[in-house]
Amino acid sequence: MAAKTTKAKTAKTTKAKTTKAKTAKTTKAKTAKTTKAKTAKKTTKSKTQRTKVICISHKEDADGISSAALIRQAFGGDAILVDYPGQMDALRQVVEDEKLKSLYICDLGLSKKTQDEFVELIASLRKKRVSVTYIDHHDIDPEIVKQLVKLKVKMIHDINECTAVLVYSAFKSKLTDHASFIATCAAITDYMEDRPIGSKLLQIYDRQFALISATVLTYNIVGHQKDPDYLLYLVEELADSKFPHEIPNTFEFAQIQVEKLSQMIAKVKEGLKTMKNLGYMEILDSGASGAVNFVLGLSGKNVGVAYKERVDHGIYAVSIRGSKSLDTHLGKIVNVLATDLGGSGGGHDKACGAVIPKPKIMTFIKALNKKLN
Ligand SMILES: [Mn+2]
Repeated sequence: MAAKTTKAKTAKTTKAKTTKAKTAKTTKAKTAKTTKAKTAKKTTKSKTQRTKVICISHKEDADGISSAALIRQAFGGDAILVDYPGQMDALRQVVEDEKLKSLYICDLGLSKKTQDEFVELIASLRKKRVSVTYIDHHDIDPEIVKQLVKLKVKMIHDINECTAVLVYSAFKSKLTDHASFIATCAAITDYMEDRPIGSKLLQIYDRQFALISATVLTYNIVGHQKDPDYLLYLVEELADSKFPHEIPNTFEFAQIQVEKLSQMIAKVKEGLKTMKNLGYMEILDSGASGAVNFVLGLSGKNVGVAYKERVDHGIYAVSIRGSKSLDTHLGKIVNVLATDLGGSGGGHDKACGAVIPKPKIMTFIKALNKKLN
């Protein structure tokens, strides 16, 4: 709370100063009344206006939320939390923000459908001298990396660790000790606590303590997908070095989620369908990503697909998971298949997602089944 008050005060003081400066300048310009003076004034004005720090991060899991929290702790500013269908809309809006000074983009992978516009939008930000840092661990086209590096985007990309661990490693000096715990929770939920940095972080903490914290955090995130204010509150509390159990009612809420998930097991057993190489199911009353692991596990196949309609976008949000023994990179093949059908997709080798136009969903599943042969 103390930190917040100070921040608010500083913000107010800065605002007041800017207004004062503007008034002073206007008076001066009026007196001078020359075009030259006016031009000079305009230039100074636009320079002093850029003060905002924004972080666009993934809202659907603990990696995205934790990344946003660590960026907030290190650099301040506000988070904009998005899912994949909303990713580009958020970026387009941020590009219009004339007060934006630096932008952080976390845990949001690119696909063949989004990558070119992404580069274009970033280029327009760089033209306006907005600093851009892209931190991610999803599979990415090397050509896109080249283009972003050329634009002098600060690229922190490594497919071997989760995004929050990458944020932690890059900005350790600006973070509290507690930040390593937040990063550990993110690594656990992304199945990456066995990676070089992730495993070292987990060793700092008691394994069971880290597991229950990560799980409770995840259930609160998953259960609040339609409550953006709560997700932003989580980001603030984590940035304030809170443990998940210190945030009011998180364990009670997790218990409700556990109950829902146990009902999900019964529903998946009933509604699951299979093809030769995969199990699949349409999900009606929860997120697809919460059900997909049950679809994978209960189908006995190497790939599980769960999809949920997004009425507002006219698409299906699709979650795909692979078993340990699967030797195909799901993220790469889904990227191609989804793009061919007018959607988008991609991600990791054994966990990825896609956005598929509503009428094409069965075509997508059949094509994926064929590709897995
Ligand atoms: Mn992630």
